[in-house]
Amino acid sequence: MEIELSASMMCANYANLEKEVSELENAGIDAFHIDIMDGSFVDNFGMGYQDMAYIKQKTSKIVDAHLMVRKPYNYLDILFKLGIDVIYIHPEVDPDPATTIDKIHNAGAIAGIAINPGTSISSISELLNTADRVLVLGVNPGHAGRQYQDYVDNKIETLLNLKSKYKFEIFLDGAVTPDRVEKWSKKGVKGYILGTATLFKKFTNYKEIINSLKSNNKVLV
Ligand code: S6P
Ligand code: MG
Repeated sequence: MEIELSASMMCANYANLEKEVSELENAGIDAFHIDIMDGSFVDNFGMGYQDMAYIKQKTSKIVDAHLMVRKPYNYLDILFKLGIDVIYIHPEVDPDPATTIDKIHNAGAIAGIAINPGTSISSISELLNTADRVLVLGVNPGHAGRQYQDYVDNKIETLLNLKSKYKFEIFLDGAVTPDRVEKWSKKGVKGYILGTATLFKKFTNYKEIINSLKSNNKVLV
């Protein structure tokens, strides 16, 4: 299975965002991941409209937005205007996530549901009928460099058993190490959001890291 690697741009070197985008593209990254936060659902502020607009304009690769915000439907129009390709919402903080997913589909974008470590599969099971992707958070959301929650492994296994029936792909976000890419890609997890645990560990050698993850997923760091 061809895996999809997305760079978590919150972890990139902001001193030279243009260089970061072009180096990552040249290195073979598949997508750019933008974390949007509201300082309420999570205790942080991520990236903003200008960052998204800038990255979207600099790349022809997929740009995905991870909305760690309450009432995510309030933010959709601005994302549609920018042509964001994939939009992840947290159903925990959306009173009607199915309608939000419909709205994303009607705008021609890919709809994903993001689930925190503490969110159970049973609480989102109906949404699996309609979402294209499930973004499994391996860490509690809001910050880079957080500790992986081992109990999330069970949830990934459960989702792997459901993905053919409901036709969705699984993506992992948070503490995605080379070991985890190797382990889960063998089992059928499609996508990986790479932050400080892999891609931005040393701010260098993007090509080497991406090649290694894509070829045989050898442990690098
Ligand atoms: C976390 C956020 C992520 C982080 C990513 C950073 O709330 O959704 O996308 O940017 O987790 O990766 P790492 O490897 O530092 O955990
Ligand atoms: Mg994220």
